[in-house]
Amino acid sequence: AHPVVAIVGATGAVGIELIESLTARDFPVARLKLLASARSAGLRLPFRGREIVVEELTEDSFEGVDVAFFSAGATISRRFVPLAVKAGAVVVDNSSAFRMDPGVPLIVPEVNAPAMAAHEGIIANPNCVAAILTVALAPLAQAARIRRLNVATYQAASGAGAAAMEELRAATGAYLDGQPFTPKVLPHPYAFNFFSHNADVDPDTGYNGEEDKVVAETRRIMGRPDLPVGITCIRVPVLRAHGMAVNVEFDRPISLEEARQLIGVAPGLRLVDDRVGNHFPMPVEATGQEAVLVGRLREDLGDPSGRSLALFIVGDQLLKGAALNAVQIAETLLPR
Ligand code: A2P
Ligand code: 11C
Repeated sequence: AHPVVAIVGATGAVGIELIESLTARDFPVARLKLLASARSAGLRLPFRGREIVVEELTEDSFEGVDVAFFSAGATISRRFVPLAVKAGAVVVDNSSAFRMDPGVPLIVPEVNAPAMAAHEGIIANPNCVAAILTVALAPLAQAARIRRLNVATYQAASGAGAAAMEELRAATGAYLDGQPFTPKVLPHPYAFNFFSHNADVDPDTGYNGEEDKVVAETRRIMGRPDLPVGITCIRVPVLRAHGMAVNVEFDRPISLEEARQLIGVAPGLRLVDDRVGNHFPMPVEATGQEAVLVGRLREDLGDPSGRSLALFIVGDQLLKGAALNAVQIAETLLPR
């Protein structure tokens, strides 16, 4: 029989994409339960030609549920994920609540699917930067050992939720109309601007919470707990695709031809590396795409040893960065 599926946070930016991804991936669903806050109870959302009424999330929401996707933030996950597991569901959790819990696998299926076998009812879906970065690096990391990484991100509004996407639209409209606009969701003016990621900054290290998560999760997904990772996370005025400029040092030189070949055949990636046409990964082309775009492959001239590459990666934050990866995790749970 097909599984009964629940989505917690169904009305959010990721929740809506989860509903879409279930259909896009032809995920078998006997019944779909859509859960959100009391504010959304009664709202109707389309799924496979029907409308499903959103229900308020309560402690009894998980009776009879086989697979539960959570995307309503870490506080909701901490409280309700254990209840879902107790009711017999397997949970794919998109929050940061359990990602570093040793008993909870943190999975990007193309990178570390075998680690899923050890799950005890919860599988964590990574931070969007960590997911997009590790899927793009996977074919290179299989060919040569990575010694060190440097990453600068260009992160879209969607990572801060549906309200931040709306704020980007509204702030841009106000700017073009010459009207004042006071940001409410993000801490700084968003129209024609960019700023350091809005996560809290550690006053001692200067790194923000997003940067800390990307480093810890990248290490965990790649199975490299000591990998040196330098990172700077920036919020840019893009709706829903994250970019990252990456410099990566290997233990041996990898030629550009070899890198292009590896990326060109790797699952989940599309090589976009047209030097003649000056055509490289862009948010407008990554948006709505399952594949993560990888290109701008160059020798990293900052490393005279010749063992480093520079590249640019763009992936849909709501798809590979969230909903798609979660559905791919759930696919590996299905009986073959
Ligand atoms: P709601 O729309 O009812 O507030 P986003 O990441 O786009 O901000 O979405 C957050 C998601 O988490 C939404 O679906 C939101 O539902 C849901 N959510 C927020 N708070 C709660 C809550 N207390 N109980 C259940 N769902 C919640
Ligand atoms: C952002 N990556 O773009 C964040 C959002 O770890 O799930 C998701 C935070 C997380 O702001």
